[in-house]
Amino acid sequence: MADKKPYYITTAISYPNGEPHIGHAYEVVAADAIARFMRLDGRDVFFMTGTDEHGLKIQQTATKAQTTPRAYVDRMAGRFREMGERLSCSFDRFIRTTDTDHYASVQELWRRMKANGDIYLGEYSGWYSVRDEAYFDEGELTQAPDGTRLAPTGSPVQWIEEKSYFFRLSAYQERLLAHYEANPDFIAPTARRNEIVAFVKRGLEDLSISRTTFDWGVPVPDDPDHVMYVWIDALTNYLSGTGFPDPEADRAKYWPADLHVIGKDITRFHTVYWPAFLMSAGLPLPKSVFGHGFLLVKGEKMSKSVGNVVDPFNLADTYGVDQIRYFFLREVPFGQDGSYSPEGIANRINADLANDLGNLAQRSLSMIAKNCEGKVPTLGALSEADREILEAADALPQKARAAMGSYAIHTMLADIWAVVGDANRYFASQEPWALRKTDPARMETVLYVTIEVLRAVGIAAQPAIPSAAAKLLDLLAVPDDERMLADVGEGGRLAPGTALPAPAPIFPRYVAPEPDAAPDA
Ligand code: ME8
Repeated sequence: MADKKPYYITTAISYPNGEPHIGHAYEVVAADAIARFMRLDGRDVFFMTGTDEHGLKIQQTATKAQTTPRAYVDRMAGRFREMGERLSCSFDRFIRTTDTDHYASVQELWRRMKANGDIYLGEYSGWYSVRDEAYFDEGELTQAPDGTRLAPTGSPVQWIEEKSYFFRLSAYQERLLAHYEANPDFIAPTARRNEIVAFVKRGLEDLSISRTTFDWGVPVPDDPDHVMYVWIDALTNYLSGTGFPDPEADRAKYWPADLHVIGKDITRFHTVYWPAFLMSAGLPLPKSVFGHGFLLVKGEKMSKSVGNVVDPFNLADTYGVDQIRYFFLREVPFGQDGSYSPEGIANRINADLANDLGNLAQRSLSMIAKNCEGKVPTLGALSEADREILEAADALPQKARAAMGSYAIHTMLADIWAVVGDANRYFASQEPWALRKTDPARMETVLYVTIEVLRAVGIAAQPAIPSAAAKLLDLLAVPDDERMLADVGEGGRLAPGTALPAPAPIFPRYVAPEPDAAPDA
């Protein structure tokens, strides 16, 4: 236990200024799959997610809802936390930027950047978008038909002038480029890396990092008229989670983080601003930032005005938690945009989960219940076909590690389901039901090989479908402490004669409800 290597993974922290949507769900599920994989592979994992609760946007939303920012975020942060729990996400901490330890951490980071000469007081004027919590250059703006100026994101901007503290970002251009060069894995996937390198090469301007026009934020040390720019506050959550600035904190060993999982729209904040802040404060940089793609609904961006925002709670109720986890992780190549549609989900569930995995487990385990006294069958001499399928199953950990080395969650799942497909073909071609009369010993071998392959699949699939995989491993009587990636293969083989519980289905087929009868004309 003591010598397990630490692994620290985070998601972005969400703005709780509305209900969580499937974009948020997608990110936390993907990060959870990586966290679970790392635990499965023996790492000492700290997985953190949370909410980004300060800033003008939250203050305005709370006012509109006729409540205080504090009461508003208390309620909404609860919804985000519930969503993670509902989706079986195994986070170790849910951080809120209103947590007291976070205040101490972000103020200390500020002090260190200031002590290093990187923070100065100046005057700011510019086009500000409240929705994006960001300033935009004149040249980036467009104009709406009614004359309103719009940010590249489509949100309206307003002209703002205020005294502001600045961070000397311009001084970090060369150091950042050198870091990208020396650490090719710092920004992933490659397309994101190329965009960021090009952006930094164009030159960096100093960054306005405080506001005086509202007060819902972390006060600037020694100048309480200012609150910190929400992005300094937000990014520092990753450090706060490790107990910063206390070097003796229990979780101090987790810094630097191994991986920040974020959406592609906020790559710049995580790979330009964040490392520059850390360099300024003399702290080590995270090892990698992965900018995943966006989830679209039937090819369209989700938006409240289009009315196509998908509620993750509904989705889980309709299809099941493991089912939607599997769908998102298998269907969307991690890093690219993906599309959600009810038909897409139903097809995946029925083809991969109910038919390929569920039926194979059900058929083999029912045969064992009926013909082998409900015990792990006896293994006879192995045929070429037996050996081949066992080798494919035994190779799963190696393949999974290779895929997950570049966070290709979809590839890991494709590899697992390729073995499931082969196992189905093996089962069909060996016809154990026919062997029952002609060669019962051979039937036992075929059934043994089939469930041994299912053991490997069950172990390897845990990061994506934790509940169903656990159920499958329970049906195979695999002890709780033999479910690690290292238990796949020779060392962990099922022991013939072990009593198995009564078989039960693991994945029901999804049948769409009948549309309501048309009302009488
Ligand atoms: O950006 N598909 O918060 P946020 C996939 N508070 N991912 C999506 C998505 C979609 N349709 N929509 C949003 C923020 N996301 C800041 C982060 S981190 C220090 C501060 C992703 O609630 C988005 O890319 O707008 C981001 O990674 C996360 O959800 C939270 O977005």
